[in-house]
Amino acid sequence: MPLIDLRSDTITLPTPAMRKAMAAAEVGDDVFGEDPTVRKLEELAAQRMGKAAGLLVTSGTMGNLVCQMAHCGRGDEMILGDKSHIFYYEQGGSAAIGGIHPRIVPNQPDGTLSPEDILSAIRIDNIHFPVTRLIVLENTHNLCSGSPLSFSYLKQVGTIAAEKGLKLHIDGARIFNAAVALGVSPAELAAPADSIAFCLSKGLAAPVGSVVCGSTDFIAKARRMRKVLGGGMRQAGIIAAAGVVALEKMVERLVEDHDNARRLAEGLADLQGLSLGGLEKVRTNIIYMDLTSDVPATETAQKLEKAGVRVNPVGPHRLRAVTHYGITAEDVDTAVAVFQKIF
Ligand code: TLP
Repeated sequence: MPLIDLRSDTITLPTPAMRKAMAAAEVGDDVFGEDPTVRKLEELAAQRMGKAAGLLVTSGTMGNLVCQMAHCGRGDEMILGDKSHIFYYEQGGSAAIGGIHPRIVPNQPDGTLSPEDILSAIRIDNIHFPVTRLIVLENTHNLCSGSPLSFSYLKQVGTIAAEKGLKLHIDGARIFNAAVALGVSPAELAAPADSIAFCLSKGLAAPVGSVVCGSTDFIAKARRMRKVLGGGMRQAGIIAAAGVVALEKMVERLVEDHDNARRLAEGLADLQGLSLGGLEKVRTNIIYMDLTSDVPATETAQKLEKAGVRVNPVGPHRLRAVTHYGITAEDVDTAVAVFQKIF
């Protein structure tokens, strides 16, 4: 039996249409601005996000860093959640590479930062303090159960940012999952933000790449930051061609991943020794499971893998499962049967 791999939606493989488009892509040197397929992807991405311009980058991590560096100078401060991907999973690149000081406020279980916490974290003008420049939100919120952040919440934070003269960046690695789950356009969710970075290589199944979107001036700055980070790519149209297919063909089907996540959560909900903390948490394609015994998550993950299901141990007693393009409803039923054997 082939392994049912639920570790992440990053493991999705390019579709046959992507491979065909990649093979046929018209390319040029993108550092000279001469790759027509990269331009096409950047224009399409900007249009989907309702922004003036886009920039292809190698990864979500690079997209976030390029945006932080374009918004902030060295020593400036940004406000972000204690469970944000940027703070948790990006090697502290904001500080290590960008010289940006992170001001952490608690993420609420639904992935939001409370407006009160944001307001009280904004620095006043004082010679002792760094200067606050940026607020960062994440949509969907990976570590907070893949929660989608609503337009009304984003607008509220956007208003705070505008009133206080700050910029708002959205780590929208899974913004299309949020849009599909909320039944709104990604442009609506991106509207309150000055910049957004989204991934082509997660649920949208492209092999490589993320796109940063914002105003024309902002993208010009971001392009310089990408270059200094070594992210200027030459005949990148080969990659961009798959990205175009991702945007045109792979968005609507994300609802299947959400349905499958729900199906998986329902199948696991009553198992002894495992707690999902409530089915209502599962709104997109990410499920977290807490082990209620002292058995380490790594050991449980190994047992599950031997029985045919791969999940991600993300804490001493915590597992994560993510549904994606490579997972069918049948796979979910098989995975549930495997869990039932182990638990
Ligand atoms: N997330 C990966 C791991 O890094 C944890 C995953 O498997 O979920 N923002 C968010 C919200 C992300 O979840 C990720 C990747 C990124 C940014 C970074 O994207 P990449 O991996 O392309 O650098």
